[in-house]
Amino acid sequence: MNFQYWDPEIEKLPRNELESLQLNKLKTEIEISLRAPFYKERLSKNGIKSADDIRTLEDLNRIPFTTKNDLRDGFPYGFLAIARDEVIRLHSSSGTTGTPTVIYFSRQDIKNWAGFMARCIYGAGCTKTDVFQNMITYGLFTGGLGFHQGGEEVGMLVIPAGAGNTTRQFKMMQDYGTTVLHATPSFLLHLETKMKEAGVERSSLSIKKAFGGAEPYSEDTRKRIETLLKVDVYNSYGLSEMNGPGVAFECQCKDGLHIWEDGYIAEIVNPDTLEPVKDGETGELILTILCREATPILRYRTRDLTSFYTEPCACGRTHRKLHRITGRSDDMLIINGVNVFPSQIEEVIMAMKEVGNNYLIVVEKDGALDKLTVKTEVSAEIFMDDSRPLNALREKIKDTLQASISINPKVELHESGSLPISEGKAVRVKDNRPRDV
Ligand code: DLL
Repeated sequence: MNFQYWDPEIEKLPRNELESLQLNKLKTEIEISLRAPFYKERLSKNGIKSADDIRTLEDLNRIPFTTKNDLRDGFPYGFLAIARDEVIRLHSSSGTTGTPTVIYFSRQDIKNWAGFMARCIYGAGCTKTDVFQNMITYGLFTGGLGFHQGGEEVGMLVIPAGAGNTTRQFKMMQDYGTTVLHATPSFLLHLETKMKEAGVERSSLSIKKAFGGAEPYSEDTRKRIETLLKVDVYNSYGLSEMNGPGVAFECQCKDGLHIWEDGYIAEIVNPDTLEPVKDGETGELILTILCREATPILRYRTRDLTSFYTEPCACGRTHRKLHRITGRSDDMLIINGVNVFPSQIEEVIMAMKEVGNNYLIVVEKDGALDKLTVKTEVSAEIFMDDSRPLNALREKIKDTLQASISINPKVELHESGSLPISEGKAVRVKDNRPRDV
């Protein structure tokens, strides 16, 4: 195979040199961290007062893990390590309930991120001759702008299509001769269904490759998309706390995701004991970012479950590979690429006095897409004779939830006492999507 490398020197750097590069970058990142109020306190409590206190990569173990709650507690500026007027952008979790997590970027941070994205896109075989239709949400979500910048860096013609509206997407593919797509895997599957419905001929499209990420999917799902859409699908992993997409990506071997170790230090630990797992065993991914000056984050608990490949990759890159993510060590749901904690839903419905004490969140497949149904109990009186208050309440719950979690749920109202009660711990979430990961 003819492999192509965006930055061959770094991508194929011998392991020992890669590790000394990591150590140097870690020291710089520690220096940066000590300028952020949160880490200034956290690190000095653990005896780290300057970068000189870090002598080897193992010294990382002296730093406690950082959690999503730490980031929330530090809102809005607790993790900011540079002057406010050096910040040129922020991305954040989109929920309107609870405290968001926010990440700030300096000009250099944006450049670094675009560089890692370009490495991913080019490494998947794309070049400046490609037309790239970026069919994922723009805005606070990192998927849109992250891929957009990377595509431009490679020199592709980037179409900032955004998510949804399949008719318009097909039209753009035909008008501009799109060769590369980016979307969530569920949207890619949905696209195929809509293609048939709309009578769009595959031969009228020039698509060759697609990047699929932001949510878990199995090898079978990848194969299904590849067969149905007749494109090569590359798995793309990332998270907003670590910039967004561009953390780990498949090369042309399409067997595991290279994690860019000059940008991130990856550890895998047992989520219960927080001790490192043996090489090749599955555990929770912990990430330390080495390529950001505005918002340093050290030893972040991603909650994503994965394992390292133990064999080197045929492409010659020395950066280790991760197996596709198989699940999470917390209760976060990913619904059509949007992250939702059940607690966010609870917060909305329990704040409404008309709503009873029991509720159930159901997630299932509706064709290729995910469907969220929220079932709540309401007081018996409201069920009496007139259906208007019931409809109004349903709409109110729907609208408030939509505003809060950016997903349009189906809402079902049930009479008080009619939803199942479990004897042990309450079961509030039923995820009925096929688990084939
Ligand atoms: O989903 C960033 C992204 C955008 C990645 C576009 C890839 C493509 P968040 O919204 O912060 O950021 O969600 C991050 O999504 O911790 C995983 O649980 C999940 N996730 C992301 N990519 C994958 C993947 C973006 N390829 C959370 N496989 C992460 C499985 C994924 N899960």
